[in-house]
Amino acid sequence: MRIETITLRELRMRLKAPFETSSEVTFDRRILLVEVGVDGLRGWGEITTAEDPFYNAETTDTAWHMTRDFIVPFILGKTIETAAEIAVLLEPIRGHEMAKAGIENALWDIEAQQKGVPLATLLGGTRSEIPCGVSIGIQPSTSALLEKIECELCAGYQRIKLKIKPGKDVQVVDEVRKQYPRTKLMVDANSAYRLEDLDVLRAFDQYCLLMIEQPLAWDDIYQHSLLQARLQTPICLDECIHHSSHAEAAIKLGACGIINIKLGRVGGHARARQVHDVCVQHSIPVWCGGMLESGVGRAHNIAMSTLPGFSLPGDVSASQRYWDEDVIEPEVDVSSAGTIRVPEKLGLGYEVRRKKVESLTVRQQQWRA
Ligand code: OSB
Ligand code: MG
Repeated sequence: MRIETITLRELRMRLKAPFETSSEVTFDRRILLVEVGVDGLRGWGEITTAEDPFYNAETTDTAWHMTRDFIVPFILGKTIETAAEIAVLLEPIRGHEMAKAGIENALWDIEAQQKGVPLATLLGGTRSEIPCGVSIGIQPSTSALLEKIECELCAGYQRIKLKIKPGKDVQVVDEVRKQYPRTKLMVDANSAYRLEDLDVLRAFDQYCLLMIEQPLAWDDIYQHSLLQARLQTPICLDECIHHSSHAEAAIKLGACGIINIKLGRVGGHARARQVHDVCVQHSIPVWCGGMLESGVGRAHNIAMSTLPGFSLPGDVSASQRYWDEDVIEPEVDVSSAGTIRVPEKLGLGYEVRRKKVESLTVRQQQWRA
């Protein structure tokens, strides 16, 4: 595969509703799509950065800069055998996993097309259907939240994740649990707590939650190990895990019982597979996290979620939960059993709606070898 063209586009996409976490409110997304051209084939990837550096250190603008000034010069015109080699070529560039993943994942799409298989098959996936949950942002009131939950459960979703922050935590979970005693329920704090908040965090133990996601600092595995020793509820690490070595450290320290894998956060499919493999070796369940992706990122998430270790429902849900109209055809649909059927078409398995992409594009740059 000779990497002949790379096109980077920034799209503006407004979510159907603002999404609030403990650290930010997102409404207007600035999404970067990468289109790579190799041997007459086109592959698509998404750079899953947020607009601001409140989830991790990357932003839409840092990713544009890294792609233009470092990633493209490293790989344009290079000939590779497999998409997995991209991660090795980009190794000298420290961090910026999301920016790297955009291009690497586009090449996985191309490699699957070349080999005549669905992307899920190329990745080593074993599922034809994936279980789905939803992530619900912080709501203005508990009654608004209960209404949302009812709506998602009626649609079939298998588990509910609630975003929490100090002051909107135990009380909220208490009311939700009363209403839904048997629903698979979990919370995500996005690093809003400190070890000193132990009493609040321990209060969650009475609600039989599947897990509590990333309660402490985004970059502190050790403190999570201290907390996990004092909690019954399994901790799930999100922000802390960028590499398989972080997963191994977290598992060996006892910092978590579960890991959420996000393709962007760990730097693309090759490294996601490595994180997955470490978790499987240690019997740690994994699931696929989300970053409010467009259809392109969502399609990659679906393919990754077919790997055998993805035994818990992920934050991969229907296009219609996010967008009036998505950028892929068909849009991602969820069955009444709360599952997504994995496409059997070659490569990514969805067509990119090029007209739609063009109409949403506010900035574009192309490089040719
Ligand atoms: O922590 O999982 C998170 C969205 C943006 C940033 C961080 C997170 C999230 C979500 C939403 O929880 C997942 C999704 O529906 O895409
Ligand atoms: Mg999270």
